[in-house]
Amino acid sequence: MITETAKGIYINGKWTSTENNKTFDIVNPATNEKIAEVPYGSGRDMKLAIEAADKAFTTWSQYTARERSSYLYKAYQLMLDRKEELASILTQEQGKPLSESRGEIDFAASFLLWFAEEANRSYGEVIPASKKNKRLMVVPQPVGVVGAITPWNFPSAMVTRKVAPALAAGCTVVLKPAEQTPLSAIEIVKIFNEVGLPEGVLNIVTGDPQSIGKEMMDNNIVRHVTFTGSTKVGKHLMKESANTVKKLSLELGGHAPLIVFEDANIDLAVDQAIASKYRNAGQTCICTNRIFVHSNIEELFLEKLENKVKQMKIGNGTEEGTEIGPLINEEALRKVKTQVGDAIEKGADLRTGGETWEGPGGYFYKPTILANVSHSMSIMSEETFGPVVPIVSFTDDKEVVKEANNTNYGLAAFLFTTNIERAISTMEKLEYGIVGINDVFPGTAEAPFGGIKESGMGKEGSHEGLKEFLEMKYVSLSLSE
Ligand code: TXE
Repeated sequence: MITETAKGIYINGKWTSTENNKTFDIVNPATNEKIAEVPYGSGRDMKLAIEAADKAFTTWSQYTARERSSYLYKAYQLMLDRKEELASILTQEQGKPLSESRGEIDFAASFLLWFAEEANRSYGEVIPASKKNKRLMVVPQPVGVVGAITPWNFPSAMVTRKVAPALAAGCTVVLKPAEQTPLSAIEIVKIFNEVGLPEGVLNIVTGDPQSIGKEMMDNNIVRHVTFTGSTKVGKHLMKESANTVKKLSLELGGHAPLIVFEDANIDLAVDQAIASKYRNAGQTCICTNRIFVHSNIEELFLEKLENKVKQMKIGNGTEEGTEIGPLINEEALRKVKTQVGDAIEKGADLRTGGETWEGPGGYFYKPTILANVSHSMSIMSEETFGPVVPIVSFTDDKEVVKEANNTNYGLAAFLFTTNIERAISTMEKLEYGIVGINDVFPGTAEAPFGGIKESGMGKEGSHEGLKEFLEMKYVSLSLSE
């Protein structure tokens, strides 16, 4: 048990409860046991948070970039000081192995550091005018109050990846974390509170996604909403944003292909496929969803993959050595079971896994490999948020690129080859926002992360991530002759 009643609603620098003191339970997905209780906030609480953020914007937007940067830098240091404690909370509420949680805290902290630095680089432009008496400038200004909605698969890093650039740009924030994993987000708010962030600059409301989300979308004080989650909810938010014509950044689902060419380093491809697919029990938006292997090396690749996957240690993330933790909840487990059942029924060859694991009572699914997979199977078109990988063989380079692009998603794609020409020409043809060449870990604070097609719009991280929260105001000045 982490705490009896965790703080959950923080508005204008104060922790508060909600109407009727309503709460909801946070459950450890590895054990199915309650670990905390959090306020079940609603649209009414979000409205108060938005008003507080609006008031704070007047002063926060006037702070110098260096002043804003100093809060982010202090939060970065505090986050690293508390790494063990934060990683433990993360594993308890989300399920991923402790080693991965420690990695996520480092990753989350890296956005605080990066945007502490980027805050000082929000440059404008001077445009050479065609008339002698004119001076034309572009002045970056913060968009205003930002709404941030975060998912449960990276409960810490998705918060800092949104909050840090927004604060660096001079915006104030209202945050709604995923109902499954609010505790990590609450810890981040506590850190900002501790480093003395002025009241109202960062607010959080836990609770009912529908009513909190509706208030965030309907309220015209909120000028930008940044969201990571399902494509279904992303599309809903797009429709809802029309009434007040808000800016949106959407980081939605993915269906990443991983192509292993005949000339690939097979051992590297096997290890990276495992790292990409089974990290976070396959619940990562850029994780490999389909592996295409050249037919000449398919059996060798499968044999090596199978041997390693069979040895993976499944269990409670708190136990040292665990490589695969539970899925987030019963619904996620049901989705994976349905996809695997559908594939097997339609003729897929189950090489390993394909069943649940009882363990300490949570939502575990054994790491699974399916061969002989075809397009009629749902696993080839729907995002698989679980430790399951379908393998498809190919013979022709052009054909495999066509197959890899045959999806509505466009977030990340990976390819393994030792031929530089093949690497570059394939990369150029892949319809994805991110391409990893002999590399399945492209995510880093200094690079732009984001998808195309139904994987969303906008970029996070890098200088692009800061620009999402800036309006470029054009100024034309006329001098007297
Ligand atoms: O997502 P939701 P779910 C994908 C993945 C997964 C599927 C469903 O395939 O299996 O989505 O997961 C908030 N207004 N991804 O159901 O519902 C919700 O409270 C405002 C990929 O958990 O999209 C949470 O904070 N907000 C993804 C966030 O949206 C609303 C990560 C994500 O939840 C809302 C997560 C509403 N009406 C799931 N309804 C990725 N890109 O990594 C829900 N939310």
